[in-house]
Amino acid sequence: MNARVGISAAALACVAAAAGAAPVLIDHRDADIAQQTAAQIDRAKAALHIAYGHTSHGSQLTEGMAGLVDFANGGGKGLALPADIFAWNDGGSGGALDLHDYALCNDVGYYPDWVVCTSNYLDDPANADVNVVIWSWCGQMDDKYEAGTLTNEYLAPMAAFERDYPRVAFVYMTGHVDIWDDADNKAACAAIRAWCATNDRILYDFNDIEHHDPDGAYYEYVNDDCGVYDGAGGTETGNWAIAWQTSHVQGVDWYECSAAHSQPLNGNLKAYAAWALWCRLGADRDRDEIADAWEERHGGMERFGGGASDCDGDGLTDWEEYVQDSEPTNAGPRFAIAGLVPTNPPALEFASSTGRVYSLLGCDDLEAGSWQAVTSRPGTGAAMRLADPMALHGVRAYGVGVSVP
Ligand SMILES: [Ca+2]
Ligand SMILES: [Ca+2]
Ligand SMILES: [Ca+2]
Ligand SMILES: [Ca+2]
Repeated sequence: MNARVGISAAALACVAAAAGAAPVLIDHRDADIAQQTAAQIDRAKAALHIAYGHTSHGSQLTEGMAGLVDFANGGGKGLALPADIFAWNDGGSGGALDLHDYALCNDVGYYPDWVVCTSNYLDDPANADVNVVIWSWCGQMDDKYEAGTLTNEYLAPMAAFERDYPRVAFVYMTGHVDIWDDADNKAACAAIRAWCATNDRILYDFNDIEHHDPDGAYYEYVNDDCGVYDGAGGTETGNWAIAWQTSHVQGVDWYECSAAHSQPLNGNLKAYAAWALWCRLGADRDRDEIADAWEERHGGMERFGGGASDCDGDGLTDWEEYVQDSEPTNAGPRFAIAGLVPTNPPALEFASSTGRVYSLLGCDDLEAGSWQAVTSRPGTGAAMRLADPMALHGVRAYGVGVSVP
C-alpha cells in the first residue's frame, strides 16, 4: 500500500517531454470532406481555438469553409451529417468552430510584422484560450526563397514560437502556386515540406492542393487561378478547376464559393483540407499519438507523452496505457485475460473498452513464436469473449491483442 502511495505522489509531478511529436502533413490527399466523421468534427469544435492570419489567397480556406456549411446541409458529396456541423465563427458561439478570422495582421510574408503581431496576440490575456495559430502566405514565399531569407524570416521564427508557446500548435503553410516564378515556388515549397517532415511539424500544404484536381490528377505547371500551362511561364492550355466543375454537378459534387484569385473548386478543396487539419489537431493536438480526450480524462495533455514516457513509472509507457485503456497515473490493473470460458469452441474473456479493437491471437508453434490474429472485434466497454472459430483438435496457444483503430 505504501508503495502505491509513493507512485501516486511521483505521478503528480510528472510532465511528459514535448519532444517526439509526430508530424501532421495535410495535402491534396486530405482534401476529401467525406473522410471526417461527425465525432471527429465535434471533437475539433470542442477542443480548438484558432487564430488565423491571412490576406486574399488565405481567404480561400475561410470562404470555402463558409460555403461548405450549406453544401453539407444539402447533402452535397453524399454527406449525411447534422445540420450546420461545419459552422464556424469568431468565438465559437452556438456550437460552431472557434476561428478568429483575420486575427493576425496581414500575412506571413511581412517580416518582422507577423512575428511581432503573433507575440502581441498570444501575450494578450484576452486570447489565452487560443491553442492553434495558422498563418497563410500571399505572394512572398518564392521571393524569400530566391533572396535566401525563407529560413530566417519564416522557418526559424515559427520554430521559436513553437519553443516559446508549447501549448499552442503552430501550422506551417506552403504558398500558392505561381507559374511566373515556378522554379523558386517549387523549391520554396520543397524546403518548407522538408523542414516540416524532418522536424515533425504541422503543415497545411496549400500549394500541393493546387497541383491536383479532386480525382488526384497531378498538374505540374499551374497558376493560382488553376490555369494549366505547357511549361513554366509558358502557354496556358486549360484550367483544371473549370474543367472539373464543368463535368460535374454543382451542389452535388462541388459548390459555389468565393475563392480569391481562383475558382470555387479550389476553395472547396481548401475547406476540405482545413477540416482534415482541424480534425487531426482536435484528436491529438500535442501529437504524441495518444488521444487528447483520453489524456484530459486522466489529468491533462501535458502529463503524458509518446516514446518512453511513463508517467506513473509502472513499466507501461503512457502510449501502452492508452492503448490498453489502463490507469496512466497509478500502477492499478492493466489489461489482462480474465479467464478461459469452457464453451465450444472455448473462448477467452476479458474486460474491454470502447474505441479499441481486440484480437484473439493463436499460435500453433510456440517455439517459432508465430502468433496470428484469429478473429477481431471492437470493444464494447464491457466484458467480452473471443472464441476461435477454426479451433483445431491439436494444441493451440491463445492470447489477446488490443489496438486503437
Ligand atoms: Ca495527445
Ligand atoms: Ca500528451
Ligand atoms: Ca505507466
Ligand atoms: Ca499504470
